[in-house]
Amino acid sequence: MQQEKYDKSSWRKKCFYFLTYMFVLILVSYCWFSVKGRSIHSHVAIFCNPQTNTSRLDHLKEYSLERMMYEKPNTMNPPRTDVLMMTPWFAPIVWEGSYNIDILNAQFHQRNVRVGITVFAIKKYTVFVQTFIETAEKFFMVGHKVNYYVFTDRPNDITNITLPEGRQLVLLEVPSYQRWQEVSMRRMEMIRDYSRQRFINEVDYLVCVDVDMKFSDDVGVEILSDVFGTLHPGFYRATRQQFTYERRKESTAYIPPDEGDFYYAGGYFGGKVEEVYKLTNFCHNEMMTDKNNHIEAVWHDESYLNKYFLYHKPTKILSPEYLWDNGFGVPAVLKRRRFVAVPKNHNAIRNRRALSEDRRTTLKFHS
Ligand code: 4GW
Ligand code: MN
Repeated sequence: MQQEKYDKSSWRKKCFYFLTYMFVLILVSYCWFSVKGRSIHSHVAIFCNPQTNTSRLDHLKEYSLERMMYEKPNTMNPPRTDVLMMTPWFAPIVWEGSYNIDILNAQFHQRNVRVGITVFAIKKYTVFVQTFIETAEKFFMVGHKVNYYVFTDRPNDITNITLPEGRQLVLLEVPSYQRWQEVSMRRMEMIRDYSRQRFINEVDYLVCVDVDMKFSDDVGVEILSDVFGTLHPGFYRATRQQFTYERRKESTAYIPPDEGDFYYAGGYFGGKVEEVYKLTNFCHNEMMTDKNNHIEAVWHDESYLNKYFLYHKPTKILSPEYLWDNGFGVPAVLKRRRFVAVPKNHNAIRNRRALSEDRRTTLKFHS
């Protein structure tokens, strides 16, 4: 009897010790997990001294504008009523009259913005580089830091241009492709690859444009945004049915006839390097999927770009002031022609086989 009582109390003691041990173990491991595992969460404050705790918010820079003189914006009198200046997803559409460049310059100067502009000069298109850069020096991002990234298979054909401080020319030697469609489409892959390796370390924004162009009026920081596209000069008044989106369901660039906001030009897009990386990566991957299925979208890189922008809405859109072709005349809505196509001598510039399939023939759609 005595023995049995003794056994019972010893068993209880053991039980008590075991439970206490388990409790302490759980408590210690909970504390440890809270500090180590979730140190970014706010409840860690219980364990940390708030005096020594640091936060990213402690290092925020304080930006403020200087006193400036300008006309007050008028709520009841919008600067333009003849064109759409805002998309339904609140992306501004940049037209002359919609912005104040002095305010924007002051903001972007404070952030010390660095802009990269990419062009491709493959084969005979090297002839366009000099005019492109010379006119850009007059009109493109004047007063800001600019890197010209010229992708070319013929670096020796590019004459060196001396540029002022803060602006530089970078030649990037790349392979050329036989088919002109491939030359145009592979731009996506190359911009993607150089964004990863180089652009992300050198610039904040990228502007990706055609090289057969010249600047004839200001193009400044008003174009910059997370990710932007440009209204194609041939289709800014067109209906959905007239847009030359890819209409074959077999292609990844397919857009159904009852979808689509705008027809964006393949020759002018950009944004933060991260966003341009995402865009070009998407377009290149979709092109490769199509290539494996032996299909190529009707307007090449432009078709994939339009597909991207349908489901990844741009945060800003440039009006055709930023990409014009004088073949379309000068409509009243066009207050400025900032970046204009250089007429090409197609026989001299393009390879013979391509002449029968000139891309511009479709542009008669316009007006
Ligand atoms: C037909 O023979 C060709 S060659 C069509 C485009 C060609 C081409 C284009 C080329 O031989 N080399 C080259 O560097 N490109 C690049 O692709 C260049 O940057 C050019 O601006 C861009 C798009 O071609 P594009 O300006 O001739 O296209 P559109 O007529 O639509 O502006
Ligand atoms: Mn072009």
